[in-house]
Amino acid sequence: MPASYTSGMAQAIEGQASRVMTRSGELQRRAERLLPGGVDSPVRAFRAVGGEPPFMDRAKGATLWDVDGNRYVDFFGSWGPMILGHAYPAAVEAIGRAAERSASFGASTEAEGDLAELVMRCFPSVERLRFTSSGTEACMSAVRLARGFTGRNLVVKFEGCYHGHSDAMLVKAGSGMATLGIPGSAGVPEAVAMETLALPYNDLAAVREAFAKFPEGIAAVIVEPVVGNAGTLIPVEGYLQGLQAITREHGALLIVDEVMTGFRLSLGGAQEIYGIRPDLTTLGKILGGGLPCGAFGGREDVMAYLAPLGPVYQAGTLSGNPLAMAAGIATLGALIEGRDTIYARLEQVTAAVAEGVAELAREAGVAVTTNRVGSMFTWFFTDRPVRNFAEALMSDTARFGGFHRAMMEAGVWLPPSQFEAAFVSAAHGETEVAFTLEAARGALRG
Ligand code: KE4
Repeated sequence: MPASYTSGMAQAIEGQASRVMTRSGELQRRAERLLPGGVDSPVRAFRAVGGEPPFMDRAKGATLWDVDGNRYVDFFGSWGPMILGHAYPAAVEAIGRAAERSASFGASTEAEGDLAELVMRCFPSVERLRFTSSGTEACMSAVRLARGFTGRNLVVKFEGCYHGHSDAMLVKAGSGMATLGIPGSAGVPEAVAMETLALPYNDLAAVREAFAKFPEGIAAVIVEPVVGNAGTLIPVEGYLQGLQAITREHGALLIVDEVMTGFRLSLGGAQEIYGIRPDLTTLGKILGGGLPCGAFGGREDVMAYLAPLGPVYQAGTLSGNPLAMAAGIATLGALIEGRDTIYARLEQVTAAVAEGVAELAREAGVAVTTNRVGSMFTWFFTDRPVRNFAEALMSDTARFGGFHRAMMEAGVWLPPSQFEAAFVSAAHGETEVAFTLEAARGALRG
């Protein structure tokens, strides 16, 4: 039985010989009569790990409660946004205050400038920015802007990287290196997919080959600087700097997708850690403190191509929404104020969990490769290094699924896919670490 969890988690778990899933099951049945698969986003359906997804009722700090009263230590944080922990008081108050003045005007507000100034303090490469309502919109808009600015059509992305679900980004590699993409989803026309090249991550030679093949044709390279959507993939030494040099050499733009890494890996995201200055950056998740919010921004001369200044159209009814701005201002304000302590603590707590479970796996004779940068990590169930998506696919996903289910039974909430990143919040501490290691000890025996 896992170590006692001071906030009474152990008692809650002891009270349940096995987790009750009655109400979740009822809600799942109803949801399946209303929403395809019963969900509003596919991975939430737990198809990658099996079992029925619990319906969440509330959360506070590092703890989640589902509708049947089961408690979980949360290593998910809503796919990244909840870096301060759930229901962070300053954010809750700010959202409430903003809501009393109306949720939306469809007009400019002071809060948009306030949040934009905070973003620019964290990301010096962002000279101008525009808010959107999601990371998908931010990436889709940045790609259109790069095409408009350069007058070129081709875009390079990398296998395993996810930049939202716009058509141009739902593309997989064609057969052979540096060949034009093929649709990664039904509904994406081949004509659209052919404008995207999907290359292996961490392979600069492949990028050079693409530019050699299309020297004047590539508008932009878009990359997750530390990949989270293949599980966590870490850039090899010089990789990101190489992408910057190659794009500059060929008059293409470098778009760094920091939707997941922004404010997560450091206050200035991956570009602060790896010392690169992208032409455009996309943001989301933490930016909105859990409310719908994205942004794209970068070089002033590039952003000047955006309507109403320039010919590239982009718009959004709820872009810069007052509630999302309020949540973002409270979240970034707390991260900026606590920057000297929060990120050091995230590093310490995440290392304790990620490396502690990896050690337990070794003791149990279970092959696990741990990829981690700061408070973002993945346990790959493989005995090999994982440096790109092809190597990630070598993982034992069935073993991951069993581990995921056992950890959920023990009260630990992990991302429901081997190919997702786990996250730690500032609300996680020694209690959560001890509880999680105890849960993993049992899960790894399974
Ligand atoms: P959204 O449209 O989901 O806000 O952002 C798209 C996006 C763009 N770029 C990166 C690097 C991202 O990770 C995402 C979204 N991440 C996924 C989880 N890996 C969202 C969760 C989901 O699809 O349900």
